[in-house]
This record gives sequence, C-alpha cells and structure tokens, in this order.
Amino acid sequence: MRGLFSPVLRHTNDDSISLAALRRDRYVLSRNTFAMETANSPNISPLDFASSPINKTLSSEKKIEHYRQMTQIRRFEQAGLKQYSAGKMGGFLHLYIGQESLAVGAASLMGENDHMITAYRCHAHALAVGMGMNECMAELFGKATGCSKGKGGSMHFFAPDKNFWGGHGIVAGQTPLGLGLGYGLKYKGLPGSALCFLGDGAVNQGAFHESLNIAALFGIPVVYVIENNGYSMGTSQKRSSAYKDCLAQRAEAYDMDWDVVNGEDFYEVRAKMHIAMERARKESKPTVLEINTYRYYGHSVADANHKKYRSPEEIEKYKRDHDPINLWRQRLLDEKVLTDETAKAIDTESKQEAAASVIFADESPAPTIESITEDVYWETDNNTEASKIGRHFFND
Ligand SMILES: Cc1ncc(C[n+]2csc(CCOP(=O)(O)OP(=O)(O)O)c2C)c(N)n1
Ligand SMILES: [Mg+2]
Repeated sequence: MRGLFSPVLRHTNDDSISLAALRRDRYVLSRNTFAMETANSPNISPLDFASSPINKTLSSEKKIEHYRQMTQIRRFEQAGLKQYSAGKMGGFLHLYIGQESLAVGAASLMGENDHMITAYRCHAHALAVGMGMNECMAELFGKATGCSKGKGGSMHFFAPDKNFWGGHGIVAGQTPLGLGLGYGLKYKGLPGSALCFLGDGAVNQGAFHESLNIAALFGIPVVYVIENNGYSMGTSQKRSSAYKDCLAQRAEAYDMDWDVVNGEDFYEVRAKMHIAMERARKESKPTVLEINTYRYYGHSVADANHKKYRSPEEIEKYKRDHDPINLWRQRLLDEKVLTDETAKAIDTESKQEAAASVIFADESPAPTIESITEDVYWETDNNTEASKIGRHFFND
C-alpha cells in the first residue's frame, strides 16, 4: 500500500533536490529521533541547513533578532498563563509554547506581498509578524485596547496591516481562507505567497481537501503548513488518521509538492519554508509542509487531562532535548554569534516587556456596551446599502 504513495521528486532548485531525495528518510529519522531519545543525541541531523541559500545570507543581527522573537513569544505566553490562572481573562487560552520556531521561522521570510493565516493557536504568529505585546495581552484580557478591540480574545488576533489574517476557531476553517488569500495575489498579479497554518487535527477535514484540490488545479501560490504537534485535543495523531505515517504526503493526491520538516531546527524550518514560498512566488504553485513539533501545555489551559493522554516523561523529554529556543540559543552560542550574557539580557528584557503588557492590559478600559455591534460586519461599520437591508454578503 505504501508503495503507491512513494514520493514524487518535483522540486525546482539544487538545494531542494537534495532535500527531496532525503525527505522520506529524513521523516523516518526525525520520527525515530523523537521516539527513541537519549539525552546525548538530541539533535541528529543528516543535513546542516545552515548552509542552505536562505540561511547562508542570514546576518548575525537577524539570528539574534529571531532568538529574541522566540523568547518574547514564550515570555508573553507564560505571563498570559499566569494571568489566566489569576482569573483575568475569560474563554480559552491555547498556548504555543514549544512550537515557537515555526511561526518565527515562517514570519522571518515574509515580504510585503506575503500573507499569513492560522488557527486559534495564534499568539506566536501575531507576535512574529510584528504585533506588539500590549495589543495582544489586552486582547487576552478582553480590553478595548486589544488588537480586536477585546472582542476576539485568545483565538482571534488579527493585523491586516501586517498581512496577518487571524486567528480562526473552526478546525480547518482557515484553509479555504488561505486559499482565497493566495487567489487574491494571483488575481492581482502580485508576486507573493499565502502561508496557511493548520494543526494535525485539521488534515482530515473536507474543507482542507477541497482547498488542496483548488490550489493545485488553479495554481494558487499558497503554502499549507501542518503544525504536527502530535495531538488534536486529547487524540494522538496516530489515532486520528487512517494513513498515519506522513500527513504531508496527502498532497500527492492533488499532484502537489510536499515536504516534512524538523521543527526544532530553526535553520531547517527557514530552508524548507523558503523553498515552498519561492515555489509559490515564482511558479504560482502550492505546497504542503508538515512540520514536526510539540506543545508543552495542554490543548488549552483548561485541558486538565493532558498528562493522562500523554506521559509526563514524554513532555519532559521534549522540553529537555527538543526545545527549539534552547537549541537555537545553543546553535548561536556555538557559532559565537551570541554570548551567554546577551542571551540572558534578551530573556530579562522579554520578561519585563511581558510584565509591562500585563499592566497595560489590566489598566485598559473594557469595550463599551454601545460598541458591541461595531467591528463585526464591515457593512455595518460603513453603513452600506447592504447593511440597511440586512443582506451583508450578496447584495453589496
Ligand atoms: C470543525 C471543528 N470541529 C471540532 C472543533 C473542536 N476542536 C477545537 S480545537 C480541536 C483540535 C485541533 O487540533 P489540531 O488541529 O491538531 O491543532 P492544535 O490544537 O494541536 O494546534 C478540536 C477538535 C472545532 N473547533 N472545529
Ligand atoms: Mg495538533
């Protein structure tokens, strides 16, 4: 059965051909690496992605900046968790802690015509594209100064001015929207790409498959990024898919390129994301990437059972040996790009910034009752004809 799905090598540049040839082995290796950990060999890599074209030109300043972003994201979410526990916010809080290299790696490659959309685990993507901690923390608190004016909360961070299109709660609901972002680029003749993130739990949804089909059929410049953190709420990825070995390989059914990425290696994330984004920008072709990663906390903070459907040892193993921030820091220390002192200073500053955002959020006003219908429909806010007759979508 598996022979039917043997990978098709259709990559376009030299760098990616070597990656393509290795990708299946690489996948098996990274899974095995994750499965049979030893403390001494946490990061076996058959390829050093530091030498890929997009990483070779990465300046020391940028490398440190990306370390700072990942640290800021983690400190922001840790501060948010503390405030959630103190009863400062309602609804859900889905933490991205453990997965930071994915959002930061992708955002680090975005230019003015590239767009990003994701699911409800969206804090990191928002901060990675350049949103501020204040507007994000205030959104968690449901305050009027939040990025969605306090009406979105944890799952609905948005920054259209930064080409960040949210934060979506329906599993795979963002996948046709990501397709639309890519379609818009093509329609306008813009040389960009649409990055659409989804979880491993979204890959069996019909909307995703319909999106893949149209993306391939119309040649849409979209990159679907499956953040495979191993679990969909309390269900392990191995239990939720009939074909469980490789999620990205489904792309072959749509005649689409795909690859598997080791998310703990920041260089690898950038190298493979770059290939996919260039394919979108230059050839107007879609890609599916599956990035292996891990979340340290439960599905949301309300997930009290997260140490029952996976063992505490498993969680500890990932924290100890696969933490993307620790591994990136170590890499930069080894390259002598970073010193321990600078790393510590970045961490302290990130904590301070997060603490300041908590004060900002706490002191901010709540939205007014009168504003409850504002910012829901564009037509209402702009008092259009469609709004007057109550037909928002079809008659404008
Ligand atoms: C269509 C739909 N079905 C079910 C849910 C409930 N639900 C919310 S999150 C989630 C799990 C999704 O897991 P995954 O896609 O792996 O993303 P992760 O939480 O791991 O980031 C489910 C089933 C939903 N929001 N939408
Ligand atoms: Mg998941």
